Amino acid sequence: MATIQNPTPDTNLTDGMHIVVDALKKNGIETMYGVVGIPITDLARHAQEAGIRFIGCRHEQSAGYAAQAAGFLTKKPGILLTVSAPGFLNGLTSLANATTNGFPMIQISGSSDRAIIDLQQGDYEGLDQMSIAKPFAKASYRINKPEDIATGIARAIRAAISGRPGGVYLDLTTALLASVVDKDAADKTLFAPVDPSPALIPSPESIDRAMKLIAGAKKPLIILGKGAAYAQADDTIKEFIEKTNIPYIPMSMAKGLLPDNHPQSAASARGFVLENADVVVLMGARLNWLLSHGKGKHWNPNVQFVQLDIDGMEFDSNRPIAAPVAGDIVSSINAFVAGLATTPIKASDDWVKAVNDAKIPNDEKMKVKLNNTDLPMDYFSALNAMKKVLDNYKDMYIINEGANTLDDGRNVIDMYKPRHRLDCGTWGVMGVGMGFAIGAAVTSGESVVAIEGDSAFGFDGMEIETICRFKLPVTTVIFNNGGIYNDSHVDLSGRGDPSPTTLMADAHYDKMIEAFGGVPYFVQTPEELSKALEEGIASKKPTLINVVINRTCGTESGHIGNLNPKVLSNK
Ligand code: ADP
Ligand code: TZD
Ligand code: MG
Repeated sequence: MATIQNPTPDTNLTDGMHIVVDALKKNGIETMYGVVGIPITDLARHAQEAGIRFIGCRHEQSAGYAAQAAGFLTKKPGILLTVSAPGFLNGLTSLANATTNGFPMIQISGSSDRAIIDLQQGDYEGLDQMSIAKPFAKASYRINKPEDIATGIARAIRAAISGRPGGVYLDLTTALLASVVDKDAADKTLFAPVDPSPALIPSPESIDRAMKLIAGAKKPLIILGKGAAYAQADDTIKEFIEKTNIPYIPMSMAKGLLPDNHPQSAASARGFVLENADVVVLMGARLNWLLSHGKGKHWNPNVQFVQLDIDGMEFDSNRPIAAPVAGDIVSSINAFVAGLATTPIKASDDWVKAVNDAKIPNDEKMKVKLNNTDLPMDYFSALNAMKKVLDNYKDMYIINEGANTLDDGRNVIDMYKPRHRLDCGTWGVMGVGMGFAIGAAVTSGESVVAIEGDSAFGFDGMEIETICRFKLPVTTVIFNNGGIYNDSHVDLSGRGDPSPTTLMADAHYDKMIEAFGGVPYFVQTPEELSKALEEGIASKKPTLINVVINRTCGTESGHIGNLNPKVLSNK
C-alpha cells in the first residue's frame, strides 16, 4: 500500500488517522479516554465522528484509570489516547498500574518525528516513547506503515486481553497518522482478530491433584481475587463454593463476587482463617504483600496451596504451590464443579462452626464502632451513615481510595454484585478515584459513589469538571480529616509550616463542584451525610459531599503502618 504524495482530486483516499479509527471500530472499540493535542486532536475528532465516544479528561493519568476501569469491567481493553512526550508520560503511571493490576488497557500515543528523536535533535515533544513504555507495559509496539495499522491494533488487543491481562503501549508516529493512501486498499487490511482472549483449559491431572488436596483438607479456605472477578465466572464460582460449603474471603476487588452478607464469607474472621486453614485455594489472587506473601505469623505454617491462575509463571512466586492449576478461571472452575461428581468435597461442620464462632466477637466489635455517636464523626460512624443508604442500592458501583478511608471503607461497605468495587489495588496507588468513577459510570451507564480520602481526592480532583461536563451520575464523598492519614499538627520546621501530613481540614471541597454546576453538600453529622448521599444518588446529578471527619482519628498508613521503615524516633 503505497503512500500517496500528490493525490488527484478524484482518487478515493484515506489517511493514517482514519485507518486507526476504522481498525478500532472493526474491533468493537466504543469509547476512548484521553487528552488531545498535537498530533492526535484530529484522531479524536474522527473517532467521535465515526461513533466512538471520546471522553476528554483533564489529565492523562485519570483518563488512563478510566480506561482500565472499563477494561476490568468489560474484558475489552480500555483505550487511552495521549499526545507525545509529556502527555505520554502523564498516562504512563496509569498504564503501569493496569499492568500491575492485570487490567486490560491500551495507551495509544502520538509521537514526534523518529529521525529527529533518534538523533536527539530536539523535536517538539520528542521522546523515544516506545522504549520508555516497555518496562511498564505487558507489550509495547510502534506502527510505522499505514498497511500495518490493522495488524498493530490487533496485536495490541491480543496482548491486552490474552493470558494475564495488562497495559499495552501503542506508538503512532506523526508521519503514520498523516500518511495518505488509497482507501480501498486500506479497507482490505482491516480485520478483527479471531478469539483474542483464548480459553486456557487446565490439564485434567492438575484438576484432579487440586481437588484431591482440597477434599483431604480439614480446614479448607478459598481466597477470591480480582482475577476471579475479572473472569466473569460468577455463577460457577458461587456454585462451587456453595456445594463445598468452604469458607471464603474476598480480596478487595473480588468483593461482591458473592454478596458480602453470604453466610460462608469469612471476611470478619480473616485473621482466624488465615492462621488456621490447612489448604488454601487461591482463585485469581496472587500471594503478594496483600496476603503477606503467604508467610509469617498470619499464616498456618503448614498451609498448603492450590492456585488457579491463567499465568503459569505466577506459581511458586512466594510459597511453593502444592497444586497449581494453570487455566482461565472459567475453564478451571467448570472443571472443578464437574469434578465434584467423582471427588466430592464438603467442608466439615466443625470447621464451618469454628469460623462462624470466630466471626461473632469481631462482628460485635464492629457494631460498637459503627454506632459511635461522637462528633466530629470518625471513619466508622461516617461509613455507617453511608452503609445505611448504600445497602438499599445493591447495584451501586463503589470507588474507594485513601488510607483509612480505604481500609475502613473496604471493611464496612458491603458489596452485593461482582465487579462493582474499584480501589487502590495492588500498588495502593492514590489518584485512581475520579478516573475509575468516570470509567465505571461511562461503561455501565449506572450510578457511582466514590469514597475518597481528602488527600486521595486531591490527586485527580479536577476531574470533577469532566464528571460535570459529561453529566455523569457520580456522587463523590470526601472524608476530610485534614490530612494524609490524619492531621498530626506537628510543626517540625519552626517556621509555622504545616506538617508533612497536614492538609486543610477547613477546606470546602464542596465549593469545587459548585464551580461546574454540580451539587455541593457540606455535612457534619451522620444524619446529614445519609440524607446528602440519598439525595445525590437519587438525583443522578454530579454531587460532591465534604464530610467533616475528626482530624485525629486516622492511623498512620491505615492498616499497613507496619510497612513504614523503622526510624529511631517517631514524631
Ligand atoms: P488480588 O489483588 O485481588 O489478590 P491479584 O491481582 O493479585 O488479585 O491476582 C489476580 C490473578 O488473577 C493474577 O495472577 C492473574 O494472572 C490472574 N488472572 C487474571 N485473569 C484471569 C483469568 N481469566 N483466569 C485465571 N486467572 C486470571
Ligand atoms: N502517592 C501515590 C501516587 N500513591 C500513594 N499511595 C502515596 C502517594 C502515599 N499515600 C498513601 O499510601 S495513602 C495517602 C498517600 C499520600 C493518602 C492518605 O490520606 P487520605 O486518606 O486523606 O487520602 P485518610 O483517610 O486520611 O487516611
Ligand atoms: Mg485524610
